[in-house]
Amino acid sequence: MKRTKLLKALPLFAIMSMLLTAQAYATIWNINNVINGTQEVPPVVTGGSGTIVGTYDDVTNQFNATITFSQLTGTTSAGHYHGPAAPGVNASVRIGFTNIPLGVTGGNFSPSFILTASQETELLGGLWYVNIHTSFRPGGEIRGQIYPVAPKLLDLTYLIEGLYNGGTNLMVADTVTVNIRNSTSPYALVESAKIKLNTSGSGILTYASVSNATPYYIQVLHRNGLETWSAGTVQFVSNALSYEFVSAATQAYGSNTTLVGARYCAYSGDVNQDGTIDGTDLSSIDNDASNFVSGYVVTDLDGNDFVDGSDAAVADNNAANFVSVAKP
Ligand SMILES: [Ca+2]
Ligand SMILES: [Ca+2]
Ligand SMILES: [Ca+2]
Repeated sequence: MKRTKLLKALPLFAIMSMLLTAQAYATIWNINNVINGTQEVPPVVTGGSGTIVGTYDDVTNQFNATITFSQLTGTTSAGHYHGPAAPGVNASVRIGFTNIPLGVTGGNFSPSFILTASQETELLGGLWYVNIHTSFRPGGEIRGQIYPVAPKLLDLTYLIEGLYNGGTNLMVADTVTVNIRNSTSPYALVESAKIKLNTSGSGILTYASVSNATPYYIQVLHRNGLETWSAGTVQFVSNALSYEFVSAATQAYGSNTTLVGARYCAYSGDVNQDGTIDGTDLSSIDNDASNFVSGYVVTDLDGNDFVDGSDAAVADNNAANFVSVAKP
């Protein structure tokens, strides 16, 4: 009896663990598109317009959006998602909105639906559109094609001198800010993301507004590490980019990393984050050390949550070598 129960239970457990694994790899697609009369087929001349902003989770198939519209010529009579259709082509209703405000020329509402697998294929293929029907144009006054955009994933490996142990090849896990910057002066910030790197110095960052096939610099900031830039520009391909700073000095701009054991690490000790490790940083560490400061503080270079002479030693060495930031 017990054996039968166990055998029955196993497949369920296997299915559940598969589901859990799948959930870990969900992609949250971003949607941010305009709705207007010119996208209607045939086009409609109207001062009305709107936006659809939302997300699509491709594991739960949950499609959440907020649709905003204003200055319609007629008043609202209905609204739907239509598909499958490319721009310039009409298609039948896929899902009707139940919460669109009716009889108005402006407003907003937030439709939320779970899509079927075939609906998902159409949506992610850019083949769905929003259509808002009004008394002025019963067939639709404003339309908006929906283009879900997959987030861009940066698989980063980055080690920080003070936190890294060359003997064990492990780092104290800590948070870094990773900025994606334009490839040309003044290297404007495109998007910023944060992650707690693991003990191997690895982590995957998610960006919503960077593009594929576009050159960017990667700039990494840490609470007391010296800011470090990628050696050159890099590009996301098929929504992904992998970059590591640890295998060679030449992975960093100006080869501005330091060898610890067999890995290259970002310099530690820029406590005040001004791009140079010098006496000012050292005095902060010395000051905190004499006050026995503890906890998650910028003056704790080795990440043991306590400020003392070992933290000062790391910065002291870098200050003596006039270590400062190298960037394009
Ligand atoms: Ca799916
Ligand atoms: Ca400094
Ligand atoms: Ca310490």
